[in-house]
Amino acid sequence: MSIKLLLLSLFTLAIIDALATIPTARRIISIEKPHSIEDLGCEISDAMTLSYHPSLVNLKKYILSYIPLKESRGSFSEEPALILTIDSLLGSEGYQLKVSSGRIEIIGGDYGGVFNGIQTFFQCLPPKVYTKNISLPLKIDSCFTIEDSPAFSYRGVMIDVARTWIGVEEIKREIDLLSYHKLNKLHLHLTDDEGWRIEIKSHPDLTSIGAYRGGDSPIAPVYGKWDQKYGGYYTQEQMADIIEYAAQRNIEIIPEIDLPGHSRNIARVRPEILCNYTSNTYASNGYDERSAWCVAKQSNYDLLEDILSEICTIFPTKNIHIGGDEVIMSQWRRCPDCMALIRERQMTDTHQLEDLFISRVSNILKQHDKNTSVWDEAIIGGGLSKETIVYGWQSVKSCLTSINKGYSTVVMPGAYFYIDMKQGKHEPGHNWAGMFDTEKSYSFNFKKEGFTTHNMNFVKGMQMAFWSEAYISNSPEKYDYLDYMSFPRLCALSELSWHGKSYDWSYLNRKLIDNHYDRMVAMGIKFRLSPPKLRYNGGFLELTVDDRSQIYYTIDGRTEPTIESKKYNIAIKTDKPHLYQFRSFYSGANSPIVAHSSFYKIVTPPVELTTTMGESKRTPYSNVNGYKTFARTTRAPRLKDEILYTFTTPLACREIYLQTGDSALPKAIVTTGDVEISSNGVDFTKVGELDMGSIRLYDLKNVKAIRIASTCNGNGCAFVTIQYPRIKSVK
Ligand code: TNX
Repeated sequence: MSIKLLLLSLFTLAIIDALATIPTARRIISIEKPHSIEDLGCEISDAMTLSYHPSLVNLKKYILSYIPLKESRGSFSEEPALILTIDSLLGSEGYQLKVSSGRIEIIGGDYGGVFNGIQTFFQCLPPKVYTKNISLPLKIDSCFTIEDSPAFSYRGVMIDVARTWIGVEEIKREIDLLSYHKLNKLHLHLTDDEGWRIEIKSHPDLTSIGAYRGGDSPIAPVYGKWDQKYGGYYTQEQMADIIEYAAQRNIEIIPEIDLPGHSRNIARVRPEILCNYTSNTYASNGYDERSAWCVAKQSNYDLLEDILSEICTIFPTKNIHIGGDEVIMSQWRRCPDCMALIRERQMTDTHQLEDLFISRVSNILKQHDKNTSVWDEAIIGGGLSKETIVYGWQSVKSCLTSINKGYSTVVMPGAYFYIDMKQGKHEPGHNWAGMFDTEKSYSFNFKKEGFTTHNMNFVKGMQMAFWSEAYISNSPEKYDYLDYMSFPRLCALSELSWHGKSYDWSYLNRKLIDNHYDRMVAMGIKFRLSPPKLRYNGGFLELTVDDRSQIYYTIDGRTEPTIESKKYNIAIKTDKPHLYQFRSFYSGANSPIVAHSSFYKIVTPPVELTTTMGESKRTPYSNVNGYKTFARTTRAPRLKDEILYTFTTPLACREIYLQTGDSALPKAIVTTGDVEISSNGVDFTKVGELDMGSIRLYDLKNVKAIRIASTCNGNGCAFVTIQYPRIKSVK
């Protein structure tokens, strides 16, 4: 390979979507031979004009908002020029990017193709282009032509705006970020048990009541934010604006109204949608299992006709998602009307009731010329039309089942694609579907997972999902948590869904670090860096990174490192590795905390848990006493209820972490409470207050008992969950 060709292939490494062309260079279809060294490459100067096909006027505006070019006076033959055109032979979303000296052409198979070409063009420029503050002249160092097109027509991200309200400006920012990565679908999970986020003009109470919870709202929150009324919704005008903004960026918005389960919120506003039996659960308390629409009530379909006809008008997409996941079917079994329907239609189980419900809703959508999408458990009953699009989330197997039944399937198994999952053991997020970082997401391999060539015909595309129950506990007003959970995992999705397959992780990782980190910084993303590698050897703590990040650390065993902390330069000699915490930083991005295993080591001194809220038989106090798992009470906390931990031997420790609620979520917590300690088990002194159900206490000595005294009335749930105490020894 000549030096020039070598340089060129290194250069193309900077193009995230051309990545897979290495090592085959398949899509670089021609390389201009430079006549002289001077015209190697292309200068983008003040003199360059922008010409465009009239159908691309929005993309002209788009480019001009990033690069201060002059608009052409109408001729395509001017030079130097940047030219946007269409050639349908390139196919949907396909493009050619031709860079020659004095001329850059972006030719798309359609609007989306030109948009994708523009993104590759941006990737040829300094990262600063994403700040919308770049000045001319700019230089692209080689002349080349790239031709490329996506493997899948569906490359999506789902964002749950129901659990955590995410407003118009934040969503537009997400749209920008997804579009830079050539992702083309944003699936908005608009309703769930915790919120209704889209205005329905014929039923304004769905949002005037259902979009808010906590405070004086009749809807109690399940997750965090108890004291203040919290929430929001998109008006139809705002949604039209979002849809337009997204469409300009080649992103289609797919709305989801989650039915017939996950409907506790609308059931608070319209209790008549529920099944016909008297609730013996906790209707006044926010959380109960009454969350599904009754299948037998005609009035339900009338209400849904009202709602969905507006949804169909607001959203231009053909693809309306109506949920279908996690229906608590015991409700239908308790409902005389649903049971009568089962008998009348000679059904064998409640899944067929779900089929009936979904088919009726599908018919409503069909009348509005729309197609139905559902989550994968909705196909269990076996009666859904084959036109239904299935979103396979439960597992790879459930995706394959859907495909084998002949459904066009969006592949998004939680174990690779649920970005609300933790990325490392001591990081935030859920873990029910697994724990994975960008490398694991990127390792998803259709062939290895058993998808045959025939199966691949039914793969509509791929999607990642951000469920937001845990977000609420992480300052939803800030983007950082969403950024941290999303990037660079979404980069892996971008690569996978564009190319339809993955290459070596070390290859993508290098590309990310060498080229894409700086782009993400310029995009304003506070992404997750890979954790520094830590070794403790011969009394030295030694850290290494390979991504230009800087490491900072603390030595008190409790304070999280920031860029104000001590900077790590050289291996640290210490016999107390358990007190050190490290974290790397790179222009606003940061790694998880890294510490020696001894930092996480906990001790398990004999403890006895009691509460005034009753002991659940299935999850008894002994789970906590044995440091095995969590315990549950039989009811929610009231004022002055107590949780008491009594230690057999008075406790001395460096740190104790007491947590009520789920391990990943502030759900089923003691909402507010005083925390008191006692050296004799009789006299207590207040040492702090719960924050989102939890507290960390430091440097305790001679503690016989710790008491949590509730200062709240209710927690939006039917019980309190109590995790076992995490205690770190004195040393
Ligand atoms: C399962 S995925 C759910 C969501 C939760 C998510 C949390 C799906 C269709 N249902 O309701 O938010 O797990 O990870």
